[in-house]
Amino acid sequence: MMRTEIIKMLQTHRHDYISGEEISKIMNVSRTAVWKIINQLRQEGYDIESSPHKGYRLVSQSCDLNQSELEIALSGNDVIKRVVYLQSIDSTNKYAKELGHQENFESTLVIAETQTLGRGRLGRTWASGEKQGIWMSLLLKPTIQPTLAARMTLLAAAAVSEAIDAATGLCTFIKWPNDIILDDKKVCGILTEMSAELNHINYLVLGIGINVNQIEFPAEIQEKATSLKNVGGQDYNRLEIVVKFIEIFSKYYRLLIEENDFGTVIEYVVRKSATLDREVDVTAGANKRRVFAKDIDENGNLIVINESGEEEAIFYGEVSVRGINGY
Ligand code: BTX
Repeated sequence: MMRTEIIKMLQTHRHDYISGEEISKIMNVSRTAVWKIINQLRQEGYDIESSPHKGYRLVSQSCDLNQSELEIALSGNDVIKRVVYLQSIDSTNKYAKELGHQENFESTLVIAETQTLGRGRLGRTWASGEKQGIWMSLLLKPTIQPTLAARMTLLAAAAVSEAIDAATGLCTFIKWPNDIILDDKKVCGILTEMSAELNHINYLVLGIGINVNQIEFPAEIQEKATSLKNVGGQDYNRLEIVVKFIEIFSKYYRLLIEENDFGTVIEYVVRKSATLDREVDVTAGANKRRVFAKDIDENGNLIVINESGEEEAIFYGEVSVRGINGY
């Protein structure tokens, strides 16, 4: 916490020096303690100049993900209370689920620079190259009926799509139920997992993988995966995207939980849908059917016209939906 306070001070004095003495007085700690924290911040990537008579000055903003910047982004946020930033982990979803087993856990953002066992749906793997993407999980306890949990996946999809568009100027689409598409390829996948009783959710984990600065993918996914950099032709700042995502996700989450408003999310998802108004293949296990994707209902289910010409709701679950020409 002291670290984030000191960063904030340096940021507000951006073009100026602030003396070690002033910081130590405000924080009520010794000047040596201030000096130690400044050194920790330098290790995190902050370029802090020090001058014997004037004090400290932030030369440039740290540009990448780190614990302190994420804490600043979350300060005052009542939806996500805590952040855990890790260099490497098997899977942020697995880590978040373990936290979810603790009594009275706090809603937490778990984010890692790389995952050694990143997972997709149905046990599939998720390529999570080091520092190339955003590999994160949100641990939450939404007060909604477990039967409505699919709403959370769409809520996350809307927030990711809107955040990417706002931070990069690119134009993403949403492929129901859990992918974000850019230039007809998958740029982000979402894996929702939960533990629930009949009428309440114990915890819900939204796992989100966004490909940001990769230029190559493993051969087996090269055809269907893309990154923001592949399409936009430049490096993108991951912190900026995460900060935007947190802001938009929290807004949609509050609307849903406090005002029971899910219409705003659906409206966005329908407008940005890569799935609707076209024929899609719906696959559940070995069963594959070609149907026409018509709409998304107020619970987030996909409404299709089936082989017999009847309307049918497809629920988020073990289905995969594919356009007949790729996405
Ligand atoms: P999915 O099952 O819909 O997609 C997984 C499939 O996508 C894989 O079988 C592969 O074909 C392809 N794929 C693998 N890696 C990538 C990639 N980096 N980009 C594009 N396509 C890829 C989607 O599952 C849900 C993925 C969630 C990933 C996040 S990352 C943080 C969190 N932790 C974790 O273990 N999973 C989630």
